[in-house]
Amino acid sequence: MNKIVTGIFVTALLYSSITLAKNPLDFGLLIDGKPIRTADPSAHVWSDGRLYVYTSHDEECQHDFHMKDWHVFSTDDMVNWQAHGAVLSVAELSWADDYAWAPDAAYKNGKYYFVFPAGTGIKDRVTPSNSTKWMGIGIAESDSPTGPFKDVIDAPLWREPYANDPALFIDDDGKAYLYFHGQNFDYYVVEMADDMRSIQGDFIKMDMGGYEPKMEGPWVFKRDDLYYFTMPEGNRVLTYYTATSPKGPWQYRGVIMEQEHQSNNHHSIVQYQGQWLLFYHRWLETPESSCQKRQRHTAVEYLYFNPDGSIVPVTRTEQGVADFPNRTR
Ligand code: FUB
Repeated sequence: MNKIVTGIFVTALLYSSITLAKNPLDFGLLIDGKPIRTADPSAHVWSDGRLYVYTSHDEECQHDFHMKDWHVFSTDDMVNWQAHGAVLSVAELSWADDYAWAPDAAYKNGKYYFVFPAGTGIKDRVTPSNSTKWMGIGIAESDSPTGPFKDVIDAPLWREPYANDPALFIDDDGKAYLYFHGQNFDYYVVEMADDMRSIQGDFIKMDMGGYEPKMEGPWVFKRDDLYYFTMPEGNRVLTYYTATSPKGPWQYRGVIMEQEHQSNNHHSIVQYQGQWLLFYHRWLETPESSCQKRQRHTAVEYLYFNPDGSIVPVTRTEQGVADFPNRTR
């Protein structure tokens, strides 16, 4: 009898684990009884062997991306997630009170860094000349990957030029590069000072090899000595470039993931336990919600490379990486 009960319990546990691993990811965090709406996932593997996903947080039924804090979740098997709560909120900043948009994180000099766009003012979409919206990039520090992160410089890294959607890439030699998109949705890179509290050198508008991408959310990673610059082109289609240096010049290589609906996408790419993973967000119907509209949720798929280093285009699945534990065992 005990064996039967144990068997049922184990089967139920396995079933729930597999269910949880499906897309969108269930981070196990409810806010006002509804699953937290997350977007702009930025995934990293730190030295404790866990994978951490830093996300922005859509308020339930929010209007026009007025967002207030950022969250982090972690896992060691891509199935069971731990929610660590908000790592930072605009209420803790002296220089911004809104637009807690797509963040990233890095580890350097024994500290964890959380880099984030935030801003203030109003965007008037009907009469743009009435807009007062301003956005900048901040950097906060912690001894722990889950925070709390503190804005120790108590200011954005710079005020001009306009900057949004930062991505931090630490190269093998320890140099830190900050990528972002600027005023005309062009992509820039700037080096970080060694203490990660300021930038050094010039803003470089990158040479994209003649095919000029526009929009948001850059992400850079390195594989086999090749640098990959990836972004949601036109805000929707994930595409990529490669280069032999972190500042380019870049060469366009193609599409990673096509667009879905007329909606933005934002992603990150990381290798974990031998598998390459593409994190992204999906706009999904939320019938349980009062606004009954599509809201954003984090999802993940496997990513594969061809022998020449090109990326095999990825399709969205419901299954996601539910079989991850079987692959990596
Ligand atoms: O989440 C707010 C904004 O929407 C992000 O900064 C963009 O990348 C887009 O995902």
